[in-house]
Order: sequence, then C-alpha cells, then structure tokens
Amino acid sequence: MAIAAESLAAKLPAHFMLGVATAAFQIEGAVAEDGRGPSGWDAFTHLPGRIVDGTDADIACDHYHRMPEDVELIHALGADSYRFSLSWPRIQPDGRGPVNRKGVDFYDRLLDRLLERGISPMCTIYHWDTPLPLEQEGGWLNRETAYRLAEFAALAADAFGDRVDRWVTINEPATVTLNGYALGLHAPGVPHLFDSLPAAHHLLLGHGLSVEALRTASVRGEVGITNVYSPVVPATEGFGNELMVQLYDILFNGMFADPVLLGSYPRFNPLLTPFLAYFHTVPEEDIALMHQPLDFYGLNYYFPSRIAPGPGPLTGPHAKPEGVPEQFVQDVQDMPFHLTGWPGYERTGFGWPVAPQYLGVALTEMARRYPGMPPVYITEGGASFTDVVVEDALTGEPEVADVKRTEYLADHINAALEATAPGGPAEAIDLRGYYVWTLMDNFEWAAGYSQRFGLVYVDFATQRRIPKASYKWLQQLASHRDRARARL
Ligand code: PNW
Repeated sequence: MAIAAESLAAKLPAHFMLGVATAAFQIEGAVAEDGRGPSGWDAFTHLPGRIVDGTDADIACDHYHRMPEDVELIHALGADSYRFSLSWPRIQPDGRGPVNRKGVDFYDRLLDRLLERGISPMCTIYHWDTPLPLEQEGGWLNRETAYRLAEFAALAADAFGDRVDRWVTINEPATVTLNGYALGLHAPGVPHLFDSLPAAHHLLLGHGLSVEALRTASVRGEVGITNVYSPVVPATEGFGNELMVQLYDILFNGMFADPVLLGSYPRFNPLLTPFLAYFHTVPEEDIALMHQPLDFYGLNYYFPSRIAPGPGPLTGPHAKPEGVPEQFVQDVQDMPFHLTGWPGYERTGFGWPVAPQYLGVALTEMARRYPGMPPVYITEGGASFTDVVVEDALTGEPEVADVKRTEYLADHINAALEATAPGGPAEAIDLRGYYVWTLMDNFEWAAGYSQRFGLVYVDFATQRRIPKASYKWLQQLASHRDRARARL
C-alpha cells in the first residue's frame, strides 16, 4: 500500500517543488517539420535492429502539435514545475550557425503558456539529441562539440533567458557516455568501451562552458546540471569485488559529479590505472572550467547497482535490448565487471530493482562526498510497468490502475524526505523538489514504446491521453499540500 497522499503532503517542506519531466526527442515527433534538422538519435533509430520494438520517434507523442493539451494536463495535475528539454536540431539544425526561427517560436509558445498557468519552467539545454552534422564529426568524442553546445546555450539564453526559472545544462552525461559511446546501446551506437572516457570529459567541458555562456548572458534563472546517481554495492565478498565496485562507482557516479562539485576527477586504486589512465592526461584548465559555482544540483535516481567481478551475462540497466547485433554482446563480455540481479526485490519493466531506501543511501552518500553542495532537486524518478487500460463499469471511461507506479513514487518521495529531514542521515542536503519521470508514456530510447513510464497513458494509435491512477494520486498530493499551505 502506498503512503496516503494526505500524510505524505504533511511531510513536504514549504516551497518543495512537485514537478513532472520530459525530453524533446521522446515526445515531440514532427522531426522534419518547420525546419528541424536530423539528430544523431534520428539516424540511430533508423538503423536496423537498434530499437527493441523496431520503432522510431518520428511521431512519438506528437507533442509538437498537441503542446497546449499537454500543458493543460500538467496544469490540471497541480504540478508546480515542468522540466522539458530544447531540441537542439529544431533550434539550430546544423549544430552551428543561424537559428531556425520556427523552432524558437515553439518554445516561446510553450514558455508563455506555462507562465500563464503558473507553472515554473525548468529547461534542459541538452537531453541527448545532438544535431546529426556534429555527431558525424565525432559527437562527444570530438572536443569541438563542447564549444558548439556552449554556443547553443548562448542562443537559448538569448531567446528564453527572460522566462526560464531553472536551467539544466546537460541531462545525465553518464548515460550518454556509457550507453551511447561505451556500449553502443544508445546513439551514436558504436561501442568504444573504456576509449569512451573522452566523451565524458567533453560533456563535462560542454557543461562548464555552457554555465559560462548562461552567466555571460545574465539569465535570470538558476543554473545547474543533472547527473544520475546509483549507489554501488558488491555482489560477493573480497578485494577483487571491492575494486570493481570502485571502478563502477567512478564510471557511473564519481567521474561526473566530482569534477563539477569538487573540481577534480576521482582518485583511484593504482590497480585501476589500465582503465582510468585517461584522467591523468587531461588539462588542468579543463577541470577548472567544469567546476563552476552552481545554483542547484539535479539528481536523477532510478535504482542501485550490484556489481560482480569478471564478465558476465548482461543483466541490469545495461542489458542488451533484444535485436541488438551479437557483436555488441561480445564487446561487453570484455568488461572486467558485470551487473547482477537483486534477489528479493520487486523489479520494474526494465528489470530495475525497486529500492526506495537506496534513494536515501544515494542522498546520504552525496552529503558525505560533497559537503557544502548546492540545493538539490531530484530532477527524475519513476518506473516502467505494464499498464492495462480497462473501461470503468459505471462510466465506460478508460482507466489505468497503475498501483505499482503509484507506490514507487510515494515510497521514493517519502524516502527522500526522510533522509533529508532534520536528524536524517542526509540532513546536510537542502532538498528542494522531486520531478516525476515522466508526464506521459513516450519514446523510451532503445526500448522504443515497450516501456511506459508515464503518469498519463498514451494510446499511440490515436494519441489519446488517459491519466493513470498515479496521476490522480499526485494530483491529490499537490492539492492536500496546497490546502495545508493555505491554512498557514
Ligand atoms: C533517464 N541506466 O535515462 C533519462 O534521463 C530519460 O530520458 C529516460 O527516459 C529515463 O531515465 C528512463 O530510462 C536513463 O541504464 C537511461 O542506468 C539509462 C539508465 C539510467 C537512466
């Protein structure tokens, strides 16, 4: 049973933001309309065998045409804030050079509508849709892309800086590096394993340069980054496993958070040098650029990781989607560690363990590793489960009783509040909000439409939107909170 909305509402600190999040490529569709250029993800989805269900994002949720209706859903939900991303190839089709006015117009209309409805905009500048010309020049393996991103950030600041409350420079550079460049399960789709570390470095450089661009433009909003975080635990006892835990923790967490928050790459056991020697070769000035003062830090949490030494079957978050050519499996078999299952834990549609207590662990580890860090927003959290649409016996209206998703959200918000409450193990963290991933079912990257994360069900054949029980639960949470606020 999920904690009741009313009792959870009573725990929410004043000014805590309840939000919903999306990303442009996953919802917009209209990929060849009004001057939008192709992205690396458009190209990747059209390669044979890369998307589990053989789909693409050409139409997705058709949000480009249905934006007003979708903003009404956010408004009726009672959300305080909406996190969305800018489509870089819609605004700057070649990744350099002039802006596409019609692309800018779309986000102008979105921002105006959000503000009219009293919804605070959080804008992600880069959520993975690199313009194809830049991807063809090496994408994030090419240092040049960092400078191109900063130029795009300057364009965004100029166009939208008067209306955006919070800017996220980059979403999850870890997933871009690991799923994209290391494993090839995401765009651009060629596995480089440990030779992908320059992609991480250039993403972080792109973050730092983008922060500079936003500051130079004197945007009125706050500035931050979003990193995913997964507490890492060993599957077995012994030094070999501890070493692999350290390696995975660096690859997934430390190499993205440390330069941003501490101004250095993680220190590591010299036995890991064969994998991480790249960090000894990077210019000091780059790391200083990555280490910009931030107004907030965005944290995405989905699941903890259990690591065993040696190559192994592809389980866990990096499991090979069905249909991916065998050559990629071979490459991953060369890895010195693998992710193991979580016996005894409920799992989501992706096979990710449902472990709300580990969100508390994540926040506790962050508090210890990064003393004095800026205020934190959990910029994503959510789960995919199989959803079944049934007709209500009385009204005939379609309904989705997504009990597990509702519990997931309630338990995770509760765990985050408890960990960061006074006296809690992560009390040093100033937690300011939680954004549910995601507003509506959408194009779930390599999983296509096979994984539904939405608060709103989307029937992709008709584009009908059906609010699920989790939507109604969040609506209650927001309204109980509002009533409690009004009494003060
Ligand atoms: C995040 N992993 O991606 C993204 O920010 C969203 O766009 C995405 O839809 C959502 O989470 C759900 O997948 C992740 O393998 C993808 O560890 C992969 C991982 C983590 C997050």
